Amino acid sequence: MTPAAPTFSLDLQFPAVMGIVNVTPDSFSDGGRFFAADAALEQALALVREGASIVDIGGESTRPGSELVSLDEELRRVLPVVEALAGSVGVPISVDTMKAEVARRTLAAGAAVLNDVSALRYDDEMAAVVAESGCPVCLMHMQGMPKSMQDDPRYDDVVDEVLAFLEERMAFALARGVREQQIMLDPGIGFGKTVAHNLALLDGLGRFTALGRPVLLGASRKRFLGAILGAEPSGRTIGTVATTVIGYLAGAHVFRVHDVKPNFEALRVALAVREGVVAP
Ligand code: 9MG
Repeated sequence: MTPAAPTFSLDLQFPAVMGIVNVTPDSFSDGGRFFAADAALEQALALVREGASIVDIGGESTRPGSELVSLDEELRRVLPVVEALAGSVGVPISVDTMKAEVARRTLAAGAAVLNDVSALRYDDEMAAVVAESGCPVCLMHMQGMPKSMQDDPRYDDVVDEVLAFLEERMAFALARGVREQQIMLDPGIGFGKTVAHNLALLDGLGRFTALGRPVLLGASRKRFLGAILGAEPSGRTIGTVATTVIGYLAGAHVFRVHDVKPNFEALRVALAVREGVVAP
């Protein structure tokens, strides 16, 4: 039986699909097609129709090798999209940012969740923004920074080390006034990890649910799937669905994906088998 879902400050039904809306010109899997705010709005509405119960907007690419962008540029990309979506998309808007000022401004514009791939390490003010706003936050593991994280990732035991990191980050957040119910945790598939590290994390995902917080899995179209399948990002959808089902069976709660429909359908079937939930 699936363990009881941890209390979370966001009223989400688990498992939940988080649809990805990239607003970076170099977005690795959609070629930057959704850079304009109106196109991003269309994309977000389509993801929600397909089953997303949260959308994640990011204005700074975190793909391996990418450069950070300035605060002004990130705001220029993200803020109009959040403004366009708030009130019209019908699901909570998550903002993928490491910058406290982007967090502040997008929360004021109607965003509801922060997705910080640096787990509150990049910007000293981020923890205070999360604590003061009370918003849900995703704390993700990353070894290094996007520019060089894939150069030579090393671990003695990747699962033990990522678990210890997330425990330390959670303690840090709590010490800064963030409430436990705000926190979601993420092993950071593809962030400073070899193919073998990613596979070990997926295989050991059940251990992350023991931390008592919702677990977010982000494996969508990532390079390790390309290594297994010999496929470009657009050919990794079925591989992504496999990770979603594996993640669900291991107790993960939120699945951050590009292709919402197939992942949502796979989760519905898995839910029917595990929980007897059959809904058209
Ligand atoms: C922004 N981003 C890209 N991949 C991600 C992942 O795996 N998890 C989270 N939380 N964010 C991600």
